[in-house]
Amino acid sequence: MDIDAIPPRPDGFDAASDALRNQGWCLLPGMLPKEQVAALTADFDPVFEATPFCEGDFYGGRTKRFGGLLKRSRHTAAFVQHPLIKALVDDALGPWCDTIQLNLTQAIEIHPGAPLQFPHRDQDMWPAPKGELEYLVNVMWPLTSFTRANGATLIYPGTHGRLALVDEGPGEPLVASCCPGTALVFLGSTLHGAGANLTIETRRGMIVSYCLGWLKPYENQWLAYPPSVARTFDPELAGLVGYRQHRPNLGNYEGVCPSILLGDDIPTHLGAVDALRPDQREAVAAHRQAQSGNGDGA
Ligand SMILES: O=C(O)CCC(=O)C(=O)O
Ligand SMILES: [Fe+2]
Repeated sequence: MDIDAIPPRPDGFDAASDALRNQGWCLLPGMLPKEQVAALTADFDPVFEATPFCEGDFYGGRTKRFGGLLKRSRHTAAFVQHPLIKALVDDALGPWCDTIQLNLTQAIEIHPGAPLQFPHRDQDMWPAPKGELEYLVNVMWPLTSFTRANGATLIYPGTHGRLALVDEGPGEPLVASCCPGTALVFLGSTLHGAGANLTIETRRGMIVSYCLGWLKPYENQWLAYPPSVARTFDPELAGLVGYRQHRPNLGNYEGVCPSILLGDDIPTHLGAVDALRPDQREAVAAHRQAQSGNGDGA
């Protein structure tokens, strides 16, 4: 769906969008029932068990991560497509794109002994101007309780938007203590990182990140969800993982919307069809009209 067709705002939208805009983050309790979180995390248990520890000081050698969560658990979609999250993401990113895409889904375990993660801004994965636009919105869904002691996500206040250009030390972070069912939402420009896990329990969470539809996403969504997988998704979810075009003509397959690959009887040869923004359509039409006025009606 195009973001210009904005549906009615869900409950809690105004306060959350104000907090996101003014503080760069917000904590939304009671978003989904604990039972739903339990069903999701149970599906992740064997995957965590089989997944090796990460390598490298950014991820951290005492952490485990895996992606492609929409195919790891049928429960993931309800988190990814939560109506309040969707409204917040559309609101935060809508001014700079036609459609939103999924940037990544990632399950994260922070094991005992993990040190404080390097404070970072997730938008810095894209080498592009900062401070003028927002590139992504992140949602951390805690799958265990998050506490100061076990490595709850740390948010560095006053660091988002234009403040991301101010070259100061990270300052004192806020601890996003929260429990399963809560969503911690923060902008791609907000400085953050996982805390140190000083306990003997593992802290587990799920990141769902959304970005501008014309960017290269962090996780290759077409490989994570090839057509054989994406055809089991509802059209909105399939669009989020890349089975839709972003005007003008970005992400096309043989010149048409890639959602054609999710249907039956895909023609072997397709004629390309323009998918232009209104301003481009007008410019092209004006050019064409001027050409025909010149007697060059070809
Ligand atoms: O696990 C966390 O709390 C945050 C992780 C994070 O920000 C990242 O890996 O980019
Ligand atoms: Fe991050």
